[in-house]
Amino acid sequence: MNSVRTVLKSAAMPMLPALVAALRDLLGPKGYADDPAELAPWLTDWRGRVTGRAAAMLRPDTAEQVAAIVRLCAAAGVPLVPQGGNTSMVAGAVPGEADDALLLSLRRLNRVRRIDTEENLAVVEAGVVLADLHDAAAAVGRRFPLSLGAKGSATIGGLVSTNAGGTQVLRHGTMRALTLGVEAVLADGARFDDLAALPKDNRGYNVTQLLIGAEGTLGVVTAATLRLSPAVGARAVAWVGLRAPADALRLLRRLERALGDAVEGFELIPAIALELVLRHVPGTRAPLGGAWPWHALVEAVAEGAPDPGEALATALGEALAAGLVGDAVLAASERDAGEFWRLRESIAEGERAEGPGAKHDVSLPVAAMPAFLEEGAAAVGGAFPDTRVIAFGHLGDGNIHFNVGAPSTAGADPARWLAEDAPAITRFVNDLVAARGGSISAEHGIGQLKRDELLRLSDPARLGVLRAIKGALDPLNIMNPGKLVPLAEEGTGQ
Ligand code: 2HG
Ligand code: ZN
Repeated sequence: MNSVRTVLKSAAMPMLPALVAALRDLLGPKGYADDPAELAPWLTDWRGRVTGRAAAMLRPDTAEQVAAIVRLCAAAGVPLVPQGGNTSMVAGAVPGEADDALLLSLRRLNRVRRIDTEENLAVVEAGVVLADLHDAAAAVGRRFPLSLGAKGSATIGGLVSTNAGGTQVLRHGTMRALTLGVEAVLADGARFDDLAALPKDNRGYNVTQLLIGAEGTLGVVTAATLRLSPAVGARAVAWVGLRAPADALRLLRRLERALGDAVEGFELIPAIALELVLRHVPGTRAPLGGAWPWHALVEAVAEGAPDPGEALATALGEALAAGLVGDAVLAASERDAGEFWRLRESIAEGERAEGPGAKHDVSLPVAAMPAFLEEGAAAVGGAFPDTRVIAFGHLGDGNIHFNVGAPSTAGADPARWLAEDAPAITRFVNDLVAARGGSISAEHGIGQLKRDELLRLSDPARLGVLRAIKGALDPLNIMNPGKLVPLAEEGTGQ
């Protein structure tokens, strides 16, 4: 790992004038910006936790330009930080505070190159915004079935690079299942092209899968071939009031028995999360009259006939009669359905508006999650009085955002709370998860914010593999340095 260390030092040098001149020449005025005011919004992460430094922002509009940029930067030993919509939850797409990197915006690579309705696939560039892909697929009677709150700004390159999940994983899987092949520029500037998406291909390691979820640390994804589904014929959406997380999981299993794989969304929402949304997000209202400690948002989808509404209503009616469910309402229109989903998708926004919090994106075997929700919240409440556990999300995937909101006393100095108190809470929560064999990053990745914890809790075998792959594919450490892979000199955490 000597080469990695050496280049880390040289990367802190001011950017070479010759490199700047070559990049300006390559990209033209639209593709190169170094005005600090223009860069500023892209240097702070969505949560406002990290403000990094970059000498310039590069905005190529072709994959060839990306390859030329990487070659120039590799020759000069200058690191690149790829960025799409800058919606990372772990500061994965902004430079570090001490970096002298170049920001590589992929947002101008925003073409839908091809949609094939016979093969049900779309070839799209990295900068295509998720909602735009949804529209492009809908226009030809198809659907890209991955969705999340940030769909209006998150880009395909970021979704691939973080193996994004979202709210439809239950049926359609994460980006790993939906990405059939990628095109990428590797750390030496070589272009890797796997867009043909061959159904069978055993030429060794699966390079596409290696690049998915690599957080830009092994190369820059410039395009992807994605799997499409038939358009939705009809959907039924329900908001359910529940007494306990264990009831929520029983309800999910019951609905799956009644409706099969039509059930594609099942999100768990505690009263506190709904409260934050109602308080901070304009135009929202509670779907149910009564107060329930827990809620589930359920979506059942039929691609052709029959409409799943009747089956969902019957199954919920039976669950009510059995005492499993406290109350439930079916969306009476697409507009209602949209409002239910807006409540769920605005939770992160509501939390952000409420104040600082320690975020934990954890997963466990699904069956273990209800008990963890109760026991974990009690343990956190005991150890850190006055904090508020806001645990919500993708129960059917065993993935919950087990966030802990700061006590109101932190309001006077949120930065101090985040720097001094939040890390102790994070270690406490992650220890509970690790003791149960779970993951401390189910869908948001590691980025900058979870590296310490990855290092502390990963077993040496996993860390060794991560480091070996990084060292082999990016020996100069110029691909999104400071993210995901802890370097050898940081120890093993054991
Ligand atoms: C979600 O499921 C996102 O809404 C964000 O993954 C989770 O705010 C969070 O912790
Ligand atoms: Zn989530």
